[in-house]
Amino acid sequence: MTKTACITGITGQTGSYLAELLLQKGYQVYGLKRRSSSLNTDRIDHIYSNPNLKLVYGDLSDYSSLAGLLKFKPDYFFNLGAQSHVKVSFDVPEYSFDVDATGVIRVLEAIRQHSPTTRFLQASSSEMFGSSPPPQKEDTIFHPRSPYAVAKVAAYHAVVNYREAFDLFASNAISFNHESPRRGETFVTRKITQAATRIKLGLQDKLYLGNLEAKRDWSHAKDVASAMIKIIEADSPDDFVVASGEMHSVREFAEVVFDKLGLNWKDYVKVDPIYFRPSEVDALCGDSTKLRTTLGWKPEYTFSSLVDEMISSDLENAQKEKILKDNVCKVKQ
Ligand code: NAP
Ligand code: G4F
Repeated sequence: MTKTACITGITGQTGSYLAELLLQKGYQVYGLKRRSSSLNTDRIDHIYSNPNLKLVYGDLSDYSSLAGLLKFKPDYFFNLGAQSHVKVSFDVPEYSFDVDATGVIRVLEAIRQHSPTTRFLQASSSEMFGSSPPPQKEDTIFHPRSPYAVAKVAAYHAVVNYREAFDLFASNAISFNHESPRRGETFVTRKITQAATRIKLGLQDKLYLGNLEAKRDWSHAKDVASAMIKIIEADSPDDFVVASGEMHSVREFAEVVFDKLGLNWKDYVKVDPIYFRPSEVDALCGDSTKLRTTLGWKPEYTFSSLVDEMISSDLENAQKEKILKDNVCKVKQ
């Protein structure tokens, strides 16, 4: 019988890769999409016409739309929807908590009440470790440093509580940073690859960044999506760190990207304190031994192949932009 999966956050970076992988495996996929004033489905446009994909309007702040999804009695429910920007969470703390923490309780309650055999996976975050020094693993103490991270810690504990109290199959994928050509443009890696490629083609002069010394463990979002499937398909529910185990600073990321484009990053990158955070997470590097040894997860991408893919995609975007700009100039002449 065809298996069914619900995904919140399907229009986001990782949700789009997850949907692709599940469709490839023959799943019927139901995705929750938000109403927006302009189109927000560009990351899933290429799979939009797949007959096994159905999009349903809803929101993590709206219990009835979540309960509505559960009427499909899905085998799996992946919760990837979130206000996912750490810096923005300082500006909208209450909203971030409502969506990222209370939203998870809404989903868990909907599962408990309407479809208790549905397996649930929560997109937990390495941000929960905050100022606990690396390497971080499943038993590292949480010390959240932002409203986003506080909400993710609350959600993490709600998942564990529903597992213990109601025997739900509910797991946490504690993912470290993951990137791709589909990464939102305001996250630092994409901001760098987009700016560097535009600079290369003469479309931009400078790139303004915040804290260059922060260190992160960057994986490819497709590898993280495949880890999520392994976690939800495991024999029993549990919590797993998903990480590459390699750490690089923002400065290093910028240096590598500009270098691959034949540019010296120092000529273009400037620091603007507007991008500093009220409290920063200095260093994240995950130990994913548990996931690798018990579930056999192995990433396909390396740091270098991730960067290459992001540069090549943004270079293509910049080339299209340049052609458009040149044509407009010709028309004006
Ligand atoms: P993303 O690109 O920002 O996508 C977030 C998704 O959540 C989008 O589909 C967005 O919809 C949706 N969303 C936002 N607010 C919502 C609401 N109120 N109700 C329903 N859906 C809502 O994030 P991502 O990088 O794919 O990350 C996926 C998940 O993993 C998030 O929960 C994030 O917190 C978590 N996570 C990410 C990383 C990482 O490095 N990427 C690491 C650890 C954990 P719109 O498209 O309409 O905005
Ligand atoms: O790319 P970032 O915004 O990602 P951050 O804050 O690590 O959060 C991401 O990863 C988390 C997992 O650890 C997820 F849970 C979360 O949803 C999100 O996907 O910033 C990375 C680092 C930070 O230390 C930031 O201060 O880069 C530093 N940074 C320096 N300049 C900048 C900039 N970040 C952004 N966004 N923009 C800058 O100009």
